[in-house]
Amino acid sequence: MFGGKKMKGKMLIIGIVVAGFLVSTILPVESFIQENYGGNEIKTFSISLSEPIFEERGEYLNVNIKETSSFLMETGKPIIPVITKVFTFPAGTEIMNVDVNCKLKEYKLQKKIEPSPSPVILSVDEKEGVIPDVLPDERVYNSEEFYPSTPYEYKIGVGLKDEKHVLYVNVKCYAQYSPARDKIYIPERIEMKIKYKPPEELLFTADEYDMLIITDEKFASQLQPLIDHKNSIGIRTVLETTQEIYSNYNGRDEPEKIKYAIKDAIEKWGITYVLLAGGRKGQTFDWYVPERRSNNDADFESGYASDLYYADIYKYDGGKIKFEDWDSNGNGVFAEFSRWGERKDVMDYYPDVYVGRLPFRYSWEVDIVVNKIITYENTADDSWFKKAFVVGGDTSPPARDEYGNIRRGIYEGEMVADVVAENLQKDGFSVDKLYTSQGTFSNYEDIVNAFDKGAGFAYLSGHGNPGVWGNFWPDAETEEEFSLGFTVFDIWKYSNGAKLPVVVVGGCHNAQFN
Ligand SMILES: [Ca+2]
Ligand SMILES: [Ca+2]
Ligand SMILES: [Ca+2]
Repeated sequence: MFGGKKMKGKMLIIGIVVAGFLVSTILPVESFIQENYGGNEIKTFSISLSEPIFEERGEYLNVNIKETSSFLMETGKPIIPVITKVFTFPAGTEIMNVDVNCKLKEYKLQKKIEPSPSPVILSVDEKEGVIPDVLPDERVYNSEEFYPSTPYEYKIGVGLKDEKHVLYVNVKCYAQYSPARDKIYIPERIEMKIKYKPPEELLFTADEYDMLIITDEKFASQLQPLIDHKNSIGIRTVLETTQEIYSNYNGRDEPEKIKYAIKDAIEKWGITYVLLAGGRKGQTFDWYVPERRSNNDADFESGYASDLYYADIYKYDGGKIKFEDWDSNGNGVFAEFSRWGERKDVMDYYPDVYVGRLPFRYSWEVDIVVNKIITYENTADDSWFKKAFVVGGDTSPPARDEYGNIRRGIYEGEMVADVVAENLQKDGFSVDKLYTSQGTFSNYEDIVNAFDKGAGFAYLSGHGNPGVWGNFWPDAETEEEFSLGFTVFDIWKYSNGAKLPVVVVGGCHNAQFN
């Protein structure tokens, strides 16, 4: 970035970023201009793109651009490169206009652009006839119409960035393909111009508390030591009970009342963190702090708990920030997606607060958890925190081979764990790998030992349900060739004291607190 010179009543800030100093005939140049004309401002972003690369793939062509961040991939339809740019603006900004100008260059093609494959698991053999052939979608491939039909799309959302409330403007630009004419139009240069009105007054200025704890009155006094501790380390914390919330807030059901209480706490106190302290009541279907359940019209798993509901408080609608109720079609059914898409709630999804949950079912759990958190936050040190371990195996082995398709020698869980290990190492963690293929993960004792040694992070990639977790031996032929990492019956065997790791588990339903 450079520059910043003042003109009469008009400020001009220009920044230029040059990426890719080597190769290529055209340097991709990004430039960024911000202009202020009285009340309205204009942000202009432009980028010159590299020449596209066409690569032959059998009877098809693949098209790529160096600056592509992703591809538009709908099974059976052409694979199209996408250029994405994300802008942020202070909350309260009104977006007047988003104008995207794509200078397109026409390319005449000798072959068709390759169709998107359907998703497959890694170890399915790629030999012919094994992966179901993806048939090109004739409606698209026989048509002269552009695919996709528009050169760009944008979405405006409301969320947090570096603990500040912002508007996100996400712009996606596409190459456009006319299959029947064998022509593709690829952007050479894209100019995005966003005209906006900065907020007249700053929103979200309250600054009395940082964290809101929402719990049942039954747990409130037991949580007081946690509140005192958080206050002592500079996280100003306040508690509200669900009983208070239900009597003070309107809403169509209890989760919606809680959501309005969170909105209110953001606006009147400036909170950034929410702790939901409560789950089901014992082994019943009642709740201390309820879930919001999605409504997906599918035979299998037609709904699931999503605490993102309690984090996504705002959306952008008609130039204003509004309450995001997760019921955009207003029919009282929340987070809805019917099978053929005829009923669908469009949601913002950007979190506006950080939400966590301690899903207490019994009051005897509360003191233990509170003491552990306080001890952890007061005593954790790098002697054990900077250690981590990852656990994996052959997630998709021949034992799970319904159609005789699975290739040997590919241990998916370990491949994923390797990636996680690499990232942790980059951040200075020493990482132990417990893999079934290396004999370092053969039963629950390997996992117990790893936890007991102490680790800041643990990542497990495999198969699970709310009661167990594990993964297969390399190229396992039967369900019995499986290392059981833990079951709920082993939990008493763990004695890692106050060395509490952040645990990420890959496996169905392991975090199913409901
Ligand atoms: Ca709905
Ligand atoms: Ca949001
Ligand atoms: Ca495999």
